[in-house]
Amino acid sequence: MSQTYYSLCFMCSVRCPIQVEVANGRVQWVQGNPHVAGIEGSLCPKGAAGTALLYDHQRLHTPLIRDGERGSGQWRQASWEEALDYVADKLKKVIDTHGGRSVALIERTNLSTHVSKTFLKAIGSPNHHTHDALCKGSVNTACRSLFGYTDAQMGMQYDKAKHVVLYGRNMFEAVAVKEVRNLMTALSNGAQLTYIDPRVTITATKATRHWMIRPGTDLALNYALMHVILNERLYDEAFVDRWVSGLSHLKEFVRPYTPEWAEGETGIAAERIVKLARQISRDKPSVIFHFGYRGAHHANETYLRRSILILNVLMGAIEAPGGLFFKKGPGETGGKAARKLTEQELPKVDAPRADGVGGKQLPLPDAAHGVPQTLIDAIQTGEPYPIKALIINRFDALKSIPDTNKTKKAFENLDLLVAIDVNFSDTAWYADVVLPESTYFERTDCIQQANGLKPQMFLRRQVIPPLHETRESAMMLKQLAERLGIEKYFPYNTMEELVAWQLEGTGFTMADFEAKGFVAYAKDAIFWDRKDGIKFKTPSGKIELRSALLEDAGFPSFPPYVPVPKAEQDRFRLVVGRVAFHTHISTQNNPYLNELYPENNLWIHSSRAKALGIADGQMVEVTSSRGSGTLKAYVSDMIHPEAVFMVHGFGHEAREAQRCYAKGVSDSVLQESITDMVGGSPALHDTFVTVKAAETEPAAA
Ligand SMILES: Nc1nc2c(c(=O)[nH]1)N[C@H]1C(S)=C(S)[C@@H](COP(=O)(O)OP(=O)(O)OC[C@H]3O[C@@H](n4cnc5c(=O)[nH]c(N)nc54)[C@H](O)[C@@H]3O)O[C@H]1N2
Ligand SMILES: Nc1nc2c(c(=O)[nH]1)N[C@H]1C(S)=C(S)[C@@H](COP(=O)(O)OP(=O)(O)OC[C@H]3O[C@@H](n4cnc5c(=O)[nH]c(N)nc54)[C@H](O)[C@@H]3O)O[C@H]1N2
Ligand code: SF4
Ligand SMILES: [Mo]
Repeated sequence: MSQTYYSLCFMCSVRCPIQVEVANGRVQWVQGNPHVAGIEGSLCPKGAAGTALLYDHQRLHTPLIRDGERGSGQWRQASWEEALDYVADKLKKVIDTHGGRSVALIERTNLSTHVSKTFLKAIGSPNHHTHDALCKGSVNTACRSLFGYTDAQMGMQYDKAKHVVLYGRNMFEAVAVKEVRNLMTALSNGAQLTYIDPRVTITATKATRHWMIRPGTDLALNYALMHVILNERLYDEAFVDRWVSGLSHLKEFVRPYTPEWAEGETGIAAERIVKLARQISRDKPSVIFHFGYRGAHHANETYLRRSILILNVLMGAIEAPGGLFFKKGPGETGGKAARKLTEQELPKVDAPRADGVGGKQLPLPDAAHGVPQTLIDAIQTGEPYPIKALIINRFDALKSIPDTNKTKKAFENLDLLVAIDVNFSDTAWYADVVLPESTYFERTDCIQQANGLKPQMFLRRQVIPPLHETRESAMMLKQLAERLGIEKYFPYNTMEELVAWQLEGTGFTMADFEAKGFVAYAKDAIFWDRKDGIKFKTPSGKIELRSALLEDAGFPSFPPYVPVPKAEQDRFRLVVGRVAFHTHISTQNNPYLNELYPENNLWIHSSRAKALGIADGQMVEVTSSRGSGTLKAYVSDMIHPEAVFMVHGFGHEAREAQRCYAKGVSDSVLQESITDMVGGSPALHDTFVTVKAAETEPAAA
């Protein structure tokens, strides 16, 4: 007998709703949840490879305690009692000697993040971090500087858009299923797609126009677009007059940034820039300049993201169908959101953050996420105070923070490094204790409060019991809390009890999720009234082009354009990105996905390759100031000559991840750790490399 369940995918963090068929205790089939608009049965390749993770004999099966040098791969299997006692004892020692603030935690934002935030507060530590600053810290700050909302509180209505501009937002490869399907709907309805990337990606091949921009110069392009839009009064005057402050300042600022000037910076012809400004303004306000995730990634990133957002503002594409919107929560419908453990009365934490967020150096990055790369500095230097224990959950610090060798060195100062994972990540391989989490098929998770045009709640639910000695991270933290005497903040004994606690007062129960996997608070899309009803959270209640947030912290709203550092003659700018077959650093060992895309290669322009005597498919050595690696060259005209490109996430060091061990190169080994001190993002594309033919083939793994 087959049983159908609705749940949430977790092959990446997008959390697409899924339908799972289980028969004879085995997961037989997974597809997108057909009841969810925009999903309708679809999954991406990684989602379809979920069962390969579940049944992979190379994933983590039991708790492990290190039995040799860090990184030696010598382990002893431990019972849960033993492993949790071990971690709790070490934590107690750190807390007794250095105080609770010396314990830090980094995780990929997930549905149980409120549990780990509670854990840290309860022991008196301010040092909770999420991956978010590494992903879009500066996007978050840019959004707050203009609207008072974070990027996570904003969305884009692709399906109704008439023109979408993507700055390296490679939507057809760096996939979120619903987004890409909604974009396809818009394209089939005749929308235009302008794609800007120094590389020809799959998205470029679907676009109305692709501009191979000089890497790192998108800001110049945007200032020129604004110049034309303001000069020719192409903007949405009614919207701008009602909601925007600081327009005259912007006009003055962009005056020198003509399309002709931008052509010199970007390599994009001035008349094409003028044409785009005129064309897109005809479709306003149903247009989207995607504020993005990655694309150009430099120390001035906050200003690039602001420039993209401001283009939307000038088009009036805010709270407009086919434009940007602010996500609506249950409160908009008179409903109540699921509770979080952080809403309890918790001890007040006085210690400043070790990563500097909220202090003089980094006043603006969002303290809800922190800045993981400056936490590494704190661990290394012991300043402002020692960090002695680090718990890493669903995150791989050695691969996802630039400059792996620096991170490893910093870790020498830790008395305890714990990894909670499903796989042998490089961080797990380097840890003192590895705590294996149950996969998303084997566990119930906390409620997903999905705010948006129509607020909803989703539930990830267990569809089969754990196949091995694994648990949920929220249970691990609760069991550690018991050992540390702080269990009163964790009022549950099972995940089902925790979910029931969350749902109290919402009017919904777990049973309500069975029919379709979600519950909805509203039937129709909610837009605020563009005349009077938009609730901007800035001090002035308007969109602040001149930003109080920035200027009060001592940063200008419009610093004069300074080109990003240039690649010298024999050097290349290293740019990185995703591929449709893999999630960042976590799926390279998945049996199906490994077969489809086993290693990364180095994209290099044919003219540069020729000058260096490099042929397509040849092994090349890439070297930066931080490290080097050897991988295959992909020689092509599909990349700008100033850059080389590699897919992020390869070059794994954990030997037990046997399929991907030592395949390809890790970008983090090469990248310098440079931070946008306004927004908090790492400047991942500010590293320069040299490339030469490799002298010898690398040893077989
Ligand atoms: N398959 C898959 N999908 C994913 C993910 C995944 O790991 N795998 N991860 C998800 C997450 S967390 C994220 S953040 C998103 C990332 O989504 P994207 O930001 O769309 O993804 P990337 O592949 O990082 O895209 C970077 C692109 O920017 C280009 N680029 C480099 N330099 C410049 C420049 O100076 N200007 C411009 N305009 N472009 C430049 C690169 O050539 C590359 O194509 O993807 C999400 N979706
Ligand atoms: N050098 C460099 N650094 C980067 C980036 C880059 O392009 N280059 N990209 C940045 C971006 S956009 C992002 S979003 C981050 C992502 O950074 P990470 O969060 O580190 O990357 P992921 O691949 O999402 O997965 C992290 C870990 O989660 C584990 N995992 C998977 N499922 C589960 C689960 O159910 N439970 C637990 N406990 N663990 C699980 C995986 O095995 C993996 O070890 O990296 C950022 N850092
Ligand atoms: S984008 Fe793919 S991997 Fe990510 S949640 Fe959706 S189906 Fe799963
Ligand atoms: Mo990301």
